[in-house]
Amino acid sequence: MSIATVSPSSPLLQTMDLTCVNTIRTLSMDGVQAANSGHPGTPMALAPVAYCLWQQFLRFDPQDPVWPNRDRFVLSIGHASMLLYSLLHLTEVRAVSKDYETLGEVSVPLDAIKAFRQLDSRCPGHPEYRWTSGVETTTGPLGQGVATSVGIAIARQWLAARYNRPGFEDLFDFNVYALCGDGCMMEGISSEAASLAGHLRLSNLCWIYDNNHITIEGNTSLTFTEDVATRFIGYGWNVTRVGDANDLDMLARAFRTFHNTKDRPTLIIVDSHIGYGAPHKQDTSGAHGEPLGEDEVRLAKRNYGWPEDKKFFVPEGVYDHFRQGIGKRGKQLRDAWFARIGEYRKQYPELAEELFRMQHRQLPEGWDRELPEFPADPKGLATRESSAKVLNAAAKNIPWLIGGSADLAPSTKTRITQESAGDFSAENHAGRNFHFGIREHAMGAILNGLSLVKVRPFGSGFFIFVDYMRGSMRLSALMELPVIYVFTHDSIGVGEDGPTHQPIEQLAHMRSMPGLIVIRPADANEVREAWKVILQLHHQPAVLVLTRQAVPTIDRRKYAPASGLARGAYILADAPGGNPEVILIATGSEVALCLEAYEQLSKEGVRARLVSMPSWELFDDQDRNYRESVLPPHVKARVSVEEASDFGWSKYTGSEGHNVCIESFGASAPLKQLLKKFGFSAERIMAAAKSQIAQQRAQS
Ligand SMILES: Cc1ncc(C[n+]2csc(CCOP(=O)(O)OP(=O)(O)O)c2C)c(N)n1
Ligand SMILES: [Mg+2]
Repeated sequence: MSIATVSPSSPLLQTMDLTCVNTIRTLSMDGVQAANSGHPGTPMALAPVAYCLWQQFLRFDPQDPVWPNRDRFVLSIGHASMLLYSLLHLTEVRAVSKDYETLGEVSVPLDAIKAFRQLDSRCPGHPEYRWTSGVETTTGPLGQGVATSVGIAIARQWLAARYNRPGFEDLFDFNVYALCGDGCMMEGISSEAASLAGHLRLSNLCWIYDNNHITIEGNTSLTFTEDVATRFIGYGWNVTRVGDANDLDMLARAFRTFHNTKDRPTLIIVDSHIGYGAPHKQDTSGAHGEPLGEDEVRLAKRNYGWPEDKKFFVPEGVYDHFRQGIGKRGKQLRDAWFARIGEYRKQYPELAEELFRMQHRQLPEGWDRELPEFPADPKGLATRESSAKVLNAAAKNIPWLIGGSADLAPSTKTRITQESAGDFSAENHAGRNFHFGIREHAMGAILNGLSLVKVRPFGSGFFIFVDYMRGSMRLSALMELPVIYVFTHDSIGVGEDGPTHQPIEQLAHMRSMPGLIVIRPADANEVREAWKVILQLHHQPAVLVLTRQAVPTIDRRKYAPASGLARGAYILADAPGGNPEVILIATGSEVALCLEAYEQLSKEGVRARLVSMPSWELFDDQDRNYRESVLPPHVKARVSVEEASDFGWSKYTGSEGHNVCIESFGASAPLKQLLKKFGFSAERIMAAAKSQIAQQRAQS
């Protein structure tokens, strides 16, 4: 029977199911009211959906919320965070340390709910991974959660294909549930992700769509009249409906339909009433994003048959009811899994060791033993080419290094070529090469999902298209996930493709993002060192920015070793006695150009230093002594050279320095013509250096 159709006096209201549902509702309402900020309506509406899923189906042990084979629950409607916090609280999910150790205390105590949206509360405005145990991924930007859930589902398929063995078919068999709303459905990223999920026939993936017809501006009739069911059928999903979000039986049936669907993902469309039970706000956008108000809270509680004046009230028996449901089931499943992994370790010690390392974000022994050294070569090779060699050498020894491209692998050179690597597809879940299709934004979110399950993912594309995926990349950084982004075609060096394909402001853009490591290596050996640094990152995403065109492989017997890359910037070539009168600073393909200028300046008796600066972030992380040894404060004559916007460069060149840069969009022409047009020549750099020296002399 539907809860909605039950009158408040009905004995059914006394059932524990309903008491639990209403506890979720009222905690959510009270949390928002106390904060005087937040989104009460959707948690009130979806409490029965979440309750049914968690209490009856979710294979999740609140005592061990990082158990690797747990089902994942993604709250893609991050604004409804109180729904998740209420669940985490009522199921008594335990806190986990940064080293993945389960701590004794609960993740979300009642006091945290009372302090919803206050500084340092475990209940921030939107759910944050790494901050609140039990939150599987950070959500808030609509669409990201559902797209990430596709990555999580893919990761499970990949793990199952590689690690499940006869007798251990259930080592990895977890399901992924994502709760989404009209906003998630409208965002383009969900279409990209759903299309790929359907194509890959991810049968372990279930999206639950809260079809409440309400968004912030009002009814969805304003903006959203497509037939979602037909759309998802078109994507190759199984689509089922629940006509009433309060109907626990119908919900349970829908979840069972999902379990029984073995050949495609499932979408459950649930009709719900936002602000359910609030007499003046139900079914209005007024229930979406502001507190109900004290009076409305009281009236809603009256409708639920709840004590009107009690706040943050958890009736007797509620915690125990959850312990007997999700708690008991989850613990049994979790304990059984760990018993079996013990067996597995005996039979498959190498695979078990791989899993252990992967789950702890460690690398295999000897992972870097085959990374190539590149001999000096004036003609050299494109950094995308050297990257291909390094990536493949690393991939040989890191079996869970997997990834692909948004349809540009032949250009980005990110294919893992060893024959055993294969392609990930609906038929081959063991493949290590992924084809994301032309879906950059979803690719970013899927990489996040893969990384959340702790495989080591990389994704690639043209650097210009970071613009299409920045939303997901920002979440990699915010979640501190070591996702690897490989971007090629990094500058006007692209040539004929023209300004639509020539990054200008993208480097500045990426460098401005907290927690993201950006590396633009100068030559093949810097590429090797860059991969070395990146693969050892635990909590930072990295962006590797590579050329399409060949760059010389610098003679490291003559100039400083490429290992300097690890410190972000290093003196590649110096003035006699280490006493420069001018410093040239360059990244990527411009380093070779500066080397030419440096040699010429030296011949002319100008005391120049050349600093290769592949990574601002790595350099900024060095101690002051090192930084000042590379860029001595008293040497104010400085020239930076980068085929991009100069935005931010004055941090290193100072207010009096000179930046050889590009202040407009690029142009379509052969590279030689472009270099001339935009003034990237040794002569111009030399002239800038001399002018800097003259300027400093004039001032002293
Ligand atoms: C990418 C993105 N754009 C805009 C927002 C701001 N925003 C938060 S909730 C919301 C409306 C969402 O409507 P719906 O998904 O139907 O949620 P409901 O109101 O039904 O809970 C918007 C526009 C956001 N969080 N993310
Ligand atoms: Mg809605």
